[in-house]
Amino acid sequence: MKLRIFSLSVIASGMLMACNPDQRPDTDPLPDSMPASDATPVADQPRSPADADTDSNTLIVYMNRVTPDEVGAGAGTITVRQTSDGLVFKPNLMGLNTGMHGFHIHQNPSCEPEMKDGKRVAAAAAGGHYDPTNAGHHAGPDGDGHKGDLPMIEVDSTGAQLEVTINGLTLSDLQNRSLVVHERRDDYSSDPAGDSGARIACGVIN
Ligand SMILES: [Cu+2]
Repeated sequence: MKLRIFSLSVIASGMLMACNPDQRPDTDPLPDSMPASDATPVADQPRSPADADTDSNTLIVYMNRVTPDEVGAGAGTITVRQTSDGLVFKPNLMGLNTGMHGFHIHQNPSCEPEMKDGKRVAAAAAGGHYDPTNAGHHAGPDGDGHKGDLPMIEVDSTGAQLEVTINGLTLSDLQNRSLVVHERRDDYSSDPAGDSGARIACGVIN
């Protein structure tokens, strides 16, 4: 009986690995270039990798400035924690104007610019908002629209940002997606992105 339980769990973990081929085991040491205890300058961090799990309940997403021309310099991090209340996003971003910024999970794991209606658009390769139920409309964090419609990020006059929480999502919703911060506030209703303007910072989650 014991043997049988063992082989079942081996099969189960094999299946998990097959579903998440890029996910590192929790025991993986951090790469040498990112010592756990040092405050590594963001500019020295890789441009887009976002897979530096500190534990299985936490994900660090490295964000970059995005423009119609390129994925630019590092713009800080967003740490995502799985809690009993849902996902908690703790932004630590640089270079954002004071005020509210639309914040969403976008469909594709890319922050590259793309041509749209004849002109280059920042982070257009990220696609639209994460919408696994095909709701087809933007409704903000409490609405019945895209599951990727997150609460706005608020930047105070010192540049500090409060964390935001969303119910009903888990870290697995973030796999192979991107996080996008927009230039201005989200009205939580207008399609497709709450009238929140250009995509200004973006991070890929592999
Ligand atoms: Cu968006």
